[in-house]
Amino acid sequence: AAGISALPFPQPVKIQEIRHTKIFINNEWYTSSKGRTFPTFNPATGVKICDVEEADKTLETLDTGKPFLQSFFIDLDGSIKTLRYYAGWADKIHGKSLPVDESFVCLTKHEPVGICGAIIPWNFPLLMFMWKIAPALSCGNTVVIKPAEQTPLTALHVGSLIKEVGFPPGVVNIVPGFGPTAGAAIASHMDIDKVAFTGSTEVGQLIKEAAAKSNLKRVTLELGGKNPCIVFADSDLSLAVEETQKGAFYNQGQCCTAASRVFVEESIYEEFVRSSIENAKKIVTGDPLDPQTSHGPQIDRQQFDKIMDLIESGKKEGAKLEYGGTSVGEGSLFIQPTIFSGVKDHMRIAKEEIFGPVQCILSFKSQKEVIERANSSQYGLVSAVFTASMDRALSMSAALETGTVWINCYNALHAQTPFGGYKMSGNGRELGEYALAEYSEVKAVTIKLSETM
Ligand code: TXE
Repeated sequence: AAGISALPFPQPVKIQEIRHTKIFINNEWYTSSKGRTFPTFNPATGVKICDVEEADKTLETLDTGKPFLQSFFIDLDGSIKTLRYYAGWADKIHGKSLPVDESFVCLTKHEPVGICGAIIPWNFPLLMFMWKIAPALSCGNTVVIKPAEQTPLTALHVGSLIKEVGFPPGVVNIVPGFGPTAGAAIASHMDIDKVAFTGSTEVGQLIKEAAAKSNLKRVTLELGGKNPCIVFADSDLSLAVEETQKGAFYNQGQCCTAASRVFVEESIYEEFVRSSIENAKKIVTGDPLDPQTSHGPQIDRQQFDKIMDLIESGKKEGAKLEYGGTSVGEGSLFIQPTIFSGVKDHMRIAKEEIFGPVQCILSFKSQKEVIERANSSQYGLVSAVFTASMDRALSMSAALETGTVWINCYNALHAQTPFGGYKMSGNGRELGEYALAEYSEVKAVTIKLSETM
């Protein structure tokens, strides 16, 4: 670590001027018609963001508190890959010619849905922006997108780039604002043909209700998770420790994919817990703009309080606090990476989405038992299996009720691979070719021939 600043890592620019704080419609910047503004804060310091010099690479870290190198190598890199992938699809979206009864020719065309609304959260503001706009634009739609109120800055910066590169006016419109007002307006708008939402399950239900009660717009939802990771005794232990912990603590645990229930086979349970504690000691908590930092603050006080409440519940309900468990410094939004062992299925920390840096380690005896326990959740977003046996990996992947199953890896997301949830983790799929179906209408054209052969 001593030499890290000498390595060729990108460096953040610490002082920036925020140039874009307005509403972006038809390639123009507008002030609120009601004359209202809202502040955005740096979660690492609690200071309102203002009067700092522009540098497009650091905005995400400033607004979210996520460590700079993670913003750079994961959020920015993933955003670029998503745009490139869907740019490649734009001239390859086409229908089929169908064999039907004699004297008819039938063909399908894939047309744009129309105006696509998108409502996105604060945990991956730039990446979620791209996950929404890239497939929508590739299919020929226009977009109205609402960033989260906590993190509007990168979306607005992208708005300025959209104008600069010459998008026609009105193709992408960005409306920063709050959920019950700007967000709800998108969900219930009669002229919006589809809404894509990423956020809490509770708000996902409201979105679907608003869509049903307005114009029955199409709805895709990417919601919460309580994701099981299953570590068998035959797995590569250090790999499993490292990956499950990255899964639990990445982005301060503020991930719908967070590895929040780690089931470990009884015979290796104690060793796994011990190694997880040792691994957690390597995490560097600090200023997110420092390239050495791997763990930053939570996004805001509300999320901080929710996480601390769940940590307290874990202690009260009898789980063993092995590591962390407290905040770092008086009044800050930093929470230590936290490990609980002895977690039981009925405890709140084993059932509720924590959305914070809390790793819950449970033990299991048999494959059949762990499948039942892993699946006994209202959620079904992702799961992971660590084992040396490919037979077992395949039978586990068939049994787990989740939209993604990772084998011997975690958070392995790719622009080409569909992502979405079973059960109350959501509807529809983002990414990959599958997402194109969510953003296009299929038209069947049937032609009666006057002459037949
Ligand atoms: O989410 P909300 P919050 C989970 C996580 C977290 C909890 C609460 O467990 O602790 O949700 O976070 C907009 N109509 N996830 O309160 O409220 C809102 O403005 C329309 C999981 O931040 O769902 C923001 O743009 N829109 C998740 C977006 O919804 C509304 C990511 C998400 O905010 C609205 C975030 C309304 N009535 C939180 N109310 C994931 N799946 O990754 C709010 N919004």
